[in-house]
Amino acid sequence: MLHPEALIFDVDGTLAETERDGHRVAFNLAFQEFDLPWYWPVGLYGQLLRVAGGKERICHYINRYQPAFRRQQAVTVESELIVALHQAKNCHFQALLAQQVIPLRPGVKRLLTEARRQGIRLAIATTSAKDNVIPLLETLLGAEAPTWFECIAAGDMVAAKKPAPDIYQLVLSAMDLDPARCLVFEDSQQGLEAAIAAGLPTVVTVNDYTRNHALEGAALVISHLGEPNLPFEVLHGDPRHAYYFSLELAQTLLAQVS
Ligand code: XBP
Ligand code: MG
Repeated sequence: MLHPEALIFDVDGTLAETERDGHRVAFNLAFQEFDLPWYWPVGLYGQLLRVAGGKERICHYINRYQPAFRRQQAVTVESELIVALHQAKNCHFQALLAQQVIPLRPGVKRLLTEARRQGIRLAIATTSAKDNVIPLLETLLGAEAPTWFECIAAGDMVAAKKPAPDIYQLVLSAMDLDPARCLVFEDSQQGLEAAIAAGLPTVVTVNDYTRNHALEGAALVISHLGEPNLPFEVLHGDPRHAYYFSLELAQTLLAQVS
């Protein structure tokens, strides 16, 4: 069986638990900073997450939940207010990262280390801004970690965000990859749809926000990548006898889907 040609990782919710205690908190701090009487509780944020991209999410929130504000001021992702709010949110997010309140998900460091040892190429495909991704990698995986990834495709590098396949297509063409020989790691429905639309076999590691997503078409749906002493829970698919995600399981899954 052949090793995968590359492993491609989503960031938010996949590499790290960034959303509930990271981006959500940072959005709320930015609203406060701008004297806006808006607050995103944990439950509402789960619904807002259906819209990928921070600027897109704020616009969606105004259009859907703040009709009075919208009547005064029409907004797009290019509006001065939205760009400024998003920048402020990212500063708060980076401060939260530095405070170490955002943990890496189980098995991530182990799998990245194993892949690097075997010479498997690595990439990132995320909706999040690159300004958030680099400090996240440095804080959670070490100062050298951004160099582990041959391609970091992020945020506004493409016009259409997930569930559009564009960010994955960018990685495939930048690295000249055969999609059928790669494996993607995602945590959400939008991410899964984006990867599938780019022809990429995908493993989903769910979290509290995405556990109930439909996730049809995933090669495997599990609770997290697991560790030898922390088995994953299987929600969909057949990991054979594996109870944590290894390169051997990656090979098995690719052989199953090809
Ligand atoms: C991540 C997102 C992002 C983050 C915030 O989606 O939806 O919007 O919540 O990122 P995915 P920015 O994990 O599917 O890439 O504010 O930097 O856009
Ligand atoms: Mg995600």
